[in-house]
Amino acid sequence: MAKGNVLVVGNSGVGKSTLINAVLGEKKAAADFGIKGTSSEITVYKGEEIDFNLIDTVGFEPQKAFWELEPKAIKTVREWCKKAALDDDMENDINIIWFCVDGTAAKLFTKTIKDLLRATSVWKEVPIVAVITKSYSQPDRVKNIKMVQDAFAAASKTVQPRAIMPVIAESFYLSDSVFAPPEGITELMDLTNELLPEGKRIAVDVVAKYKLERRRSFAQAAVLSSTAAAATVGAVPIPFADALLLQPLEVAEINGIAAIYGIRKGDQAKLLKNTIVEVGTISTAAKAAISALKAIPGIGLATSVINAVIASGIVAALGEGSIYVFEQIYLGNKEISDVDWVRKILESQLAGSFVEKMKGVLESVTDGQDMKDIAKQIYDLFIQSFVKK
Ligand SMILES: Nc1nc2c(ncn2[C@@H]2O[C@H](COP(=O)(O)OP(=O)(O)OP(=O)(O)O)[C@@H](O)[C@H]2O)c(=O)[nH]1
Ligand SMILES: [Mg+2]
Repeated sequence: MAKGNVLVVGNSGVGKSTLINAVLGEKKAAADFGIKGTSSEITVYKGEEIDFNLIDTVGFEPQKAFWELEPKAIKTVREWCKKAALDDDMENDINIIWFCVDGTAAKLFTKTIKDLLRATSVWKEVPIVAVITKSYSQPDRVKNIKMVQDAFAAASKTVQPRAIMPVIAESFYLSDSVFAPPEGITELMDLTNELLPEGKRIAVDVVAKYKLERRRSFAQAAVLSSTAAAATVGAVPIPFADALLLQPLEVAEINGIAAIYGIRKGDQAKLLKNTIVEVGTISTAAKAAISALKAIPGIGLATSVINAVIASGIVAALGEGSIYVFEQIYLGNKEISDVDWVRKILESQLAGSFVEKMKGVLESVTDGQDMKDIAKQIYDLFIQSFVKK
C-alpha cells in the first residue's frame, strides 16, 4: 500500500527537524542551534509506529548575496519537488505540506510565504497545514494564528492553509521547575491523517496506539528532567526533614504530565493534582518513606547526597504513579473525580517497594558521582517498573 508523504518546509531554525523527531518518536533528524542551517539535504524519514513518511527539507535562509536570484534552499526544495512529481511512482507524491512558522518570532513576512509557495509550486493542490512551532506562550497563540492568516492572505489569492496548528515539539524549560510540555503533536497527527487521501490513511486503532505511545514518552521525558532537578533541589547540606522542599517541582511535574494527557482545566483536575502533590509532600506515606531511608544503617554518604537521592526518588516515584493515573483517565478507565483511588495508588507507590529500591540506590552510589547520572539511574528504576506493568 502506498504511504502518505508529508513535506516539512520552513525557514532555517524554525524547528522542522525537532518536530519530525517528536512526531516519529525518535531522534532521527539532527536538530541544533547555530549560525547556519542544520539540515543540508532533503531526507525522507519513515515512520515505524505509523505508516507514513516525513520529508525533512533544507531550511530557507536569507539570500546570501544580491546576485543570487533565489536562495539555495528554496531552489533545492523546488527542484526536489519537481523531480518527485515527475516520478511515475505514486510513492513520491506529496500529500500534505507542513509549513512551519516560528512561534517565538513576532514577524512573518509575506516573502516567507511566497518563498514557500514558489518552492512547492508543483504541488498546488496539496493541502498546507501551517504549523506554529515553539508555541510556548499561550497568550501569543492567538496573535500568532492571526499573523499566519494575514501573511497568507497577503501572499496569495488562491492558496490558503487548511489549518493552523500551534505545537511544542520538546519541553521548553524556563527554569528547573517551570516548563511548557510538548503539545499539539498528536492533534497534528490526527489532522494530517484526516487530510491524507483515503488509500493512505492510517487505521484508527493504529493511530490511537501511536498517540498513547507518544504521550507516554513525552510524560516520561518530563519525569526524567524533574527527577534530575530534584537531585539539585534535594542536595542541601541540612538534613531535609520533609518533602515540602520539593513542592514547586512536583507541581510542575504533575501539571506537565496532566497537560500531556490533555487533562488541564476544571476544579476536578485541580483537586486531583493537589491530591497527588499532597501525597508526595505532606502525606504520612512520604514522611514514613523519608524516615525509613534516613534510618538505613551503614550508608557512608554525605548528607547532601543522601538527600538528593531521596528527593529524586520521591519525584520519580510520584511521576511514575502520575503517568499511570493520568493514562487511566485518558483511556476512560477511571474518572477524574476518583481522588481516593489516586491517593491509594500513589501512597502504595511510596509505601511498597519504594524503600527497598531506594536502599539499593543508596548502597550503590558514591559521594563524587554526577547527580545527573544518579537521577537517570533512579528514573530507570521507576519508569521501567511502570512499563512492565
Ligand atoms: N525546547 C524546544 N526547542 C525547540 C523546539 N523546536 C525547535 N527547538 C530548538 O530550535 C533549534 C532549531 O531546531 P531545528 O529542528 O534544528 O530547526 P530546523 O528547522 O530543522 O533547522 P534547519 O535544519 O537549519 O532548517 C534547536 O536547538 C531545537 O532544539 C521545541 O518545540 N521546543
Ligand atoms: Mg533541520
